[in-house]
Amino acid sequence: MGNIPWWKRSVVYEIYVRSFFDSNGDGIGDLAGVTEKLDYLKDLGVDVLWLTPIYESPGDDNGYDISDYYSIMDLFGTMEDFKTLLTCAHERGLRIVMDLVVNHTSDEHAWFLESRKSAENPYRDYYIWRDGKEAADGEMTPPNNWSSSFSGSAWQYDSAAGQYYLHLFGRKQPDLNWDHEPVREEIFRMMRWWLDLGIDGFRMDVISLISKDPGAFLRDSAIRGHSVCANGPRIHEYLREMRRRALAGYDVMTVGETPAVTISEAKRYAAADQSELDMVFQFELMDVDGGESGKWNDTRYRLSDVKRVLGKWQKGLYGAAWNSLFWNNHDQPRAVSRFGDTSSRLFWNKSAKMLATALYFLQGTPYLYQGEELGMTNAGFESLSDYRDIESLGAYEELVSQKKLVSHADMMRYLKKSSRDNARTPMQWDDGPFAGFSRARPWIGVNENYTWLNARAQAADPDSVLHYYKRLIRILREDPIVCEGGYEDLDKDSEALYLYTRNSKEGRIWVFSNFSDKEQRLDEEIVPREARCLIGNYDGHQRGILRAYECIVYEYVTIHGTA
Ligand code: TEU
Ligand code: CA
Repeated sequence: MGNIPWWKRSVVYEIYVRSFFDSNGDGIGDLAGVTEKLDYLKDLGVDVLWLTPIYESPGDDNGYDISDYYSIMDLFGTMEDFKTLLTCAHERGLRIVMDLVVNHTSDEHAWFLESRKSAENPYRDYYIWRDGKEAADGEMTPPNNWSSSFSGSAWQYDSAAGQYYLHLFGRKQPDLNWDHEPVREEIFRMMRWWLDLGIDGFRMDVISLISKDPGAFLRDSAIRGHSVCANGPRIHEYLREMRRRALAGYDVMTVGETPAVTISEAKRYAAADQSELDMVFQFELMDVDGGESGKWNDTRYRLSDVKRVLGKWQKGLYGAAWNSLFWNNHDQPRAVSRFGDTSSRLFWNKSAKMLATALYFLQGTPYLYQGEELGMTNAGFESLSDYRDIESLGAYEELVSQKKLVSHADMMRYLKKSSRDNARTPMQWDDGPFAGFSRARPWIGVNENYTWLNARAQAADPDSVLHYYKRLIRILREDPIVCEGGYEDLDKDSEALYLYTRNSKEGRIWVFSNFSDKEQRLDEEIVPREARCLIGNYDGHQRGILRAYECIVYEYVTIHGTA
């Protein structure tokens, strides 16, 4: 696997800094805390650390509202703390990827403070300002009916500016105007500044939204604002320009978070010729349990939908572009709660391991989310006051308080299932106060199961989810068939079994996963006798039988000595 780029052979670990480890006892995770845990991460076997935004921010959207791209948020530490983290990570062979949030800034960014001063201000066109529309009753209304991702209108009237500005996300997150060349120049200069510090790449926040079709602003739309703007008219022009003016010459990794991306668009965003990005996050897998009202529902996913989506992306990008593989991140509920089974310790342990196996043997770069390697579960919050997330609180306000479309009891159940806060409870290090995350009460509640579900307990337990992840990661990083093999789904219709193969000139891998709590049988001859077992989540295994949430991986190498 000589000339394969390092990011195709890497396992990425996402760190939500605010909830990872608090080194100074203020209840909030910080950069020095990440540095203290680098040996844990090195021992886990991951290669790249993706840090969620650490730049100066008022924290309205926990850092995805940046007020200064060139400084570190005080609560997370100093630029010196960042440089120490970068040096210590590199000393351990770990790479650092930063979160690039350039679809919007904070409304406290200097550019916006200038932009709203007057129509003549040189920064006016850094953002998207439009006049309102006069309604029949003479009242001034927003330019169109687009809704923000965080509820309410996507337009905010600014009295100083005398116009509305666009914000696809929070009111305090005005969208940048990428059609204005000085904006692109500023962004590309900032990117080079960070790259010259020695970082190893960027995860690009909602990058598929940065090119807006000016004509669209005049039209209402029934779909949520940010889907109207996805894959806009100049998006590929801007990303090719970014590659030329910001990324060229650096040995870095780029992954685009691309809401509403399609296969054909992904082939352009993540084209093998590296003219734009290296890979993208698609969200079809995250939508398998969505509904007409989006994520606020009781819907449980169907395995056939998961297999349909994964198969579509494996086949769709094969040989043309590179996939990312993730069950969860800081915006999604915990994988084992959503796709696995937490009804018993046994099913929790087995299903957490099975989920990792079913997904990470596919082609693409695995993205682990902090705590996933422990099988951390959804928060289990009972009260609205437990929640912190702008998206969750905005949805409650709109659906329950304002529009009375959903009852309090239903919404509390929906939040328990799908709130982004499920992924943002403090990392569970040990069974001490606040799960060893902090000496002080954390900014958000600790999951009550930390007393038994924590890194220290699992480090001492050879049957733990943590030890399984370590074994799995070692296999994934070394096996050539995993990196290059083609994909075949052996049973698309089963709602219990996910059976697929990966096939290359080196040989074939069979990945069998039982997504059900019942024993399942399969044709014994489906795997040749000479195939060896690579990994499984039960002691021993019986060919042709998969116990509850059992996974088993076989491999048959045709060219001896290469696996
Ligand atoms: O998320 C983009 C996005 O679409 C989110 O709305 C997410 O998919 C959704 O909440 C899932 O229900 C990115 C960041 O990951 C997120 O944390 C930020 O809030 C958002 O952009 C705005 O920067
Ligand atoms: Ca702290």
